Amino acid sequence: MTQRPNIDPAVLQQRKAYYDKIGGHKLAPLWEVLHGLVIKEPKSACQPAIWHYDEIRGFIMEAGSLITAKEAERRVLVLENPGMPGQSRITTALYAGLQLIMPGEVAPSHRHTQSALRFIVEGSGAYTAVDGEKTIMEEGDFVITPSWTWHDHGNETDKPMVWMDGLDIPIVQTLDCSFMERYPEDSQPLARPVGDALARYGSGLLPVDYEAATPTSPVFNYPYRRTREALETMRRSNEWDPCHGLKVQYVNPANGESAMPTIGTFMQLLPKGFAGERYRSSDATVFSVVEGEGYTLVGDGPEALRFDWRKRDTFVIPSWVPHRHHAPNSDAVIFSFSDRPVQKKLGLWRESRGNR
Ligand code: GTQ
Repeated sequence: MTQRPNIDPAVLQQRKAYYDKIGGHKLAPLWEVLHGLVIKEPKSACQPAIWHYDEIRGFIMEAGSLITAKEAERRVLVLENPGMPGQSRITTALYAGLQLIMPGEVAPSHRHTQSALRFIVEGSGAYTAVDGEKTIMEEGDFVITPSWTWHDHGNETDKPMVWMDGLDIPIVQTLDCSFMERYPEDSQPLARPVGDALARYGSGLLPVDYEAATPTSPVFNYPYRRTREALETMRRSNEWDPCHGLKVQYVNPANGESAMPTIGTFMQLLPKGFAGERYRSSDATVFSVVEGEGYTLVGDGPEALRFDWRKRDTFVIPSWVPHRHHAPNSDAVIFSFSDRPVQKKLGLWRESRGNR
């Protein structure tokens, strides 16, 4: 807190002596820090940032010749928010990274209390196995590894595969509830055929006596093919949100809530020529461009940034920073994720549209 100028230096000295004295008793004066703790609106250490895939792809591939997936356990380049270097986070609450699996490799099985999402950026045909079931991953698929489920990844194709990992690592860190263990073998045994979970839980049907054991969706791969088709059908009604275009959220079919308890996941279509209105929300959001190109204006006035993006680029908008999406030259499809479900459950989430 900035000191008021008219305070007698002798008083300030007395206070300082007092602070030193109480400091020795594990006490501190709130009034010196109050206005940095309880602030008028979010002022995040998280900065807006963009990673252009064509600029970083070479670095990702280079990692493939420096270390194996087995040695690394997970061969990932962390998307480090430039406002929080060294903290392995892309927003204050969430982690993101780009994971590479080369042909023939296996990232060995483990489990942890952190929940993870995979969003497939490049390649096709590698798999993730989650608690006894494999799913084959294609570009644009959204795959979940729920908290405390065994998971390993493998690539039996002849091409490298890259996906974005999104995890709630900083949330789990704040709450000090990280647990993890390694499976005794690289790959876990499989109990069910590929596609079982999607058929069983993701077809508008549920097993008749189904009772959810966890808050995470039992569907663990939401294929892009289906999502894209749904967007394409919905666009025909021509109902566009002025800020988001056509935006959907991934849900857990067993309870209608977000597919993951700590991470909200979304897909949006911006039709060619879209010029979005100003929007902000209290959930810092990570965007991954699936199709097309465009730009996002970040902030207001002369300091506004312009993020030009295209397929496979990743960008992040911090909490409460106004932004506008534009797709002047092509349709664009963008995946995004944030900590919105956590904020909503706690009654904290806010958004505002237009010039508010
Ligand atoms: O695939 O399990 O990017 O545990 C970071 C931590 C991926 C994973 C990451 C992980 C994983």
